[in-house]
Amino acid sequence: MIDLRSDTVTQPTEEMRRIMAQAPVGDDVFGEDPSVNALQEYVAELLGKEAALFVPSGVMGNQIALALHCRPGDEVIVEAASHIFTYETAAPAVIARVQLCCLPSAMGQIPLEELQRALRPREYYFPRTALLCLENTHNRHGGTVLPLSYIEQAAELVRRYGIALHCDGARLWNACAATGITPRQYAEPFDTVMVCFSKGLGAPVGSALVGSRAFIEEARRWRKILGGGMRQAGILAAAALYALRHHRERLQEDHEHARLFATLLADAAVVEVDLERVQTNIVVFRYPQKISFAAFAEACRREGVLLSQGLPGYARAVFHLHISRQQACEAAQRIIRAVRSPGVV
Ligand code: TLP
Repeated sequence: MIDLRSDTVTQPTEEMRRIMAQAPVGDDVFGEDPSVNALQEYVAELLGKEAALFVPSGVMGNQIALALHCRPGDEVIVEAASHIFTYETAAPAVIARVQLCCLPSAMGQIPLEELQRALRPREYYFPRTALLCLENTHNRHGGTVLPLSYIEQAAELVRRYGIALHCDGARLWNACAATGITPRQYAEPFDTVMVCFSKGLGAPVGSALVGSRAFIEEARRWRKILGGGMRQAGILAAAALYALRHHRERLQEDHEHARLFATLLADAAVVEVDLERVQTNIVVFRYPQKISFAAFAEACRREGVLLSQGLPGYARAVFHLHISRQQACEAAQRIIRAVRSPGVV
């Protein structure tokens, strides 16, 4: 089976497991886990921020950021297909108790005029616009990269209104691998950035939230409130640190495999693939619309490929460290066969 549902499906490598088994650990709720502390220092340095906090998941990292940047009843601007709006189980309504203002875009870049229009005048009867969240790379738009110049312009705009800026950088590493822009350069315009180790980097669990020292101290309180105090978490942090040091360089391979797969699908002309969107390790494509996604995914599963759902009408294939070049080609051939199978055509 070629599993392209997500880059979250990876298994820790042998070497990663060895490092995990040997990791020095302590009670991280007391701040005494040397492996967690080493990871946090490394990530803060890499992203050019004062401090970092290891959190169990990307969702928790994003939600802590929302809770700290906003007061209940504030408004947060997000892109309409963002992970925060789509896949975080309405957590902003439950945890930070904020309202989301969702602005559509073609590839994750909210047009700046739309952004400007959405900023609320400071009247007591409007919600207060407190935060802008940008997602880089943008998952549902197909792993598309935000240009640094766009981020800088958006930051310049919202700063004028005293609005904070948070980056959902679950796949920021992919944006860096695709552009050569460093994590520090990408993080610079933001107050806070969330990054994941459990996606393309291949660590089993974990994300980090980075920002100012004062912000991260408060974030530690929120992590505890949410039940994210993880005691001997060094065993996981060691895997994350290993992944950061050894698996970042190879992300380029996943991008090449995604492009190869997308080109094969596009050439066969059986599904619609927009090659302009294939910028990193994700390929979204339009499957034959007379069947449901479930029926299409089942036809692909019968051929030995697992896919996930993207935007309505779109399937998603994600490339990761267990997928070879040969499997990327094979997956495209199998999907082409699935599309041509009875009941699908
Ligand atoms: N994304 C997952 C699913 O939740 C859709 C995936 O398979 O791609 N931000 C972004 C942009 C993400 O893509 C994800 C996970 C998260 C946040 C949340 O990370 P976790 O799963 O660690 O909470």
